[in-house]
Amino acid sequence: MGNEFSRRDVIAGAGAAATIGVISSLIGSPALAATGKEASQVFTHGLPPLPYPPDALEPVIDKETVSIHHDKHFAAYVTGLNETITKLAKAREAGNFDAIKALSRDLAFNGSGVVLHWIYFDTIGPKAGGTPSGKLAELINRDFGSFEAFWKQFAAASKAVEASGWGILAWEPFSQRLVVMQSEKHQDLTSWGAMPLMVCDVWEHAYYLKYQNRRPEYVDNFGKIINWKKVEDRFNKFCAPKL
Ligand code: MN3
Repeated sequence: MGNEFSRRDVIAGAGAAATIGVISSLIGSPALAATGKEASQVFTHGLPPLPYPPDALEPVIDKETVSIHHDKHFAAYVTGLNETITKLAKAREAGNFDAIKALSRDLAFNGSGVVLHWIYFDTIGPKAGGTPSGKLAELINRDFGSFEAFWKQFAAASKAVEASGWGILAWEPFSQRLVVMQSEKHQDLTSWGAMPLMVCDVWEHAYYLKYQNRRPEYVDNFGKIINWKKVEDRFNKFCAPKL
């Protein structure tokens, strides 16, 4: 990632009391480094500064668009994520999850917004363009056939996103492959950038024969058969090397 964006910038942007979490993991910095407090601490995030002047992308993207996009839209996601994280901490403290649907949705909407906008603004820049090189070029050739074929797929996917959304080139850790994806609504309860470690299938096919409409009972019992050693192994394999 760009040199302009350092952990110090994140902390500075967030204010003295702020710590780092989602963004820090993207830039490979330890999430607890800023304060060294307990893991139960509420993490908040700062708005990553624009890594270039707002008019640096002219004529492709105009100064006003960049300014509003970064200073208003991106900033709103950061604020929203911090508010949601704080509300979730309060809910855990109170043991009251009455608002969990709305909070989970807000977490996905704002968390994805923060991650995707950070990557967006950090990906483009002045004096850029051309084609990738090195390992990335090698992997694009391996997984898409050629850079041209990749770009055609990426551009087609991005153009075909219905209404609001994103075209995304992503790394799939499980398969060790590059993939192109569309995100039509990033708030669809997925936090882009998050790696699944443990999942509970709540489609009816996973429990209906035994539990019928009693999903809560199934979920409670599911909790008794989780192999946490496997979860830990997955965490160590895909996530821990970056900590
Ligand atoms: Mn945007």
